Amino acid sequence: MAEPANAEKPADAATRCGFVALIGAPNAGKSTLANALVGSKVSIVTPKVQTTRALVRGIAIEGAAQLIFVDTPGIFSPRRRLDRAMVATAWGSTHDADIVALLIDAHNGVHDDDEAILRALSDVRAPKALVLNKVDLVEKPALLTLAQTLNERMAFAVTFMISARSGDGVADLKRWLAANVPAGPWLYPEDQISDAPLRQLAAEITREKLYLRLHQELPYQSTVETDAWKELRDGAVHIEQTIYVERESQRKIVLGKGGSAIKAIGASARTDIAAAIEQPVHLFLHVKVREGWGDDPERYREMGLEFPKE
Ligand SMILES: Nc1nc2c(ncn2[C@@H]2O[C@H](COP(=O)(O)OP(=O)(O)OP(=O)(O)O)[C@@H](O)[C@H]2O)c(=O)[nH]1
Ligand SMILES: [Mg+2]
Repeated sequence: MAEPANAEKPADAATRCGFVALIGAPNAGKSTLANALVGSKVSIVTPKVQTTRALVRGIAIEGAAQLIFVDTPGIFSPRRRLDRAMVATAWGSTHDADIVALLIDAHNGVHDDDEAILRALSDVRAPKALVLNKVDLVEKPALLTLAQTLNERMAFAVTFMISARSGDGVADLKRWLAANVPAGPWLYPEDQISDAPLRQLAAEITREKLYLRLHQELPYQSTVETDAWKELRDGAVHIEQTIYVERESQRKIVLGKGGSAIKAIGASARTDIAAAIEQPVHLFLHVKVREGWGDDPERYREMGLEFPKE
C-alpha cells in the first residue's frame, strides 16, 4: 500500500529531493509508470510506440522526499528529425538526474533498442535502478532469468519487478527512490504535480486521442497545439486547438466522413481535459495542413524540444 503523502511539509533539514529519469525503449511503460508514481495523469499513454515526444515532469511526495519524475520519449534508432530530437531529449534527461530508472518491457524481453540503451547507459554516472515492467504478463521464472541476465551486464543499484498498469510494486519502487534521492529542499510547492502548463497538457490529451483513433503513420505525422484558452464567466473554459498534418489526404482522414472522426476525437479529448483541469470545457478543433511541419523549428519550440540542425 502506498503511504499517504505528507499533509505538511517537514522542516528543510529533514527533506530530500531529486530528479528521477524514467528511460527505456518505446512502449516500455514509462508514461504509465510516471502517472502511477504521481497518482494522477501527467503524461499521455497509448498502445503505440513513440507516444511521448518531449520531457514531461511529474512530481510526487513520499514521506519527507519530493520526487520529480522525468518521463522521456522512448529511445530507439532515430531516422527522422523529430525522432532525433526525441531521442536526444531523452538522453539529455539523464545528465540532470539523481537516479536513472531503466524500464524494460519484461514481456517483450531485451531487443536491439534495449541493447543500445544498455551500451550508452554505461557512460551515465547517476545510480541506476532496473525496473522490469509488465510483470502481469510474465511468468516468474522468466522474470528472474531476465533480472539476472541484466544485472550481470550492468551494475544496477537495485532491481524492481512491477506492473505500472496495475500498480503492483510501484509503492516499493517509490519508497526506494524517496530514500535514495539526495537530502535537500523541495523544489516545487507541495501540491504541484506537474511543471507543464495546462494548455500543453490539453494539447497532449488531444494527441493521445488522435493516436488512439488513427493508424499506421498518420499519428506520427501529426501534432497538436493549443491556440486559445479563455476562462468564461460561467466557470467553463473555451479552448481552441489546431491539429497539424502533412498532407490534404491526411486532413480528410482526421476529419472523417462528415466530420465523424474529428467529432469523436474532440468529444473524448474534451472529457479528459475537463477531468484534468476540473472545469467544464468547450473544445474547438481545427485541422490544418502544414507540409514539412517536422522540419519547422517553431513546432519544436511548441513541443519543448531542441531543433536538431539536421
Ligand atoms: N500489461 C501491461 N501493460 C502495460 C503496463 N505498463 C504499460 N502498459 C501498456 O503499454 C503501452 C505503452 O505504455 P506507455 O506508458 O505509453 O509506454 P511508454 O514507454 O511511455 O511509450 P513511449 O512514450 O512511446 O516511449 C500502453 O498500452 C500501456 O497501457 C503493465 O504494467 N502491464
Ligand atoms: Mg511515453
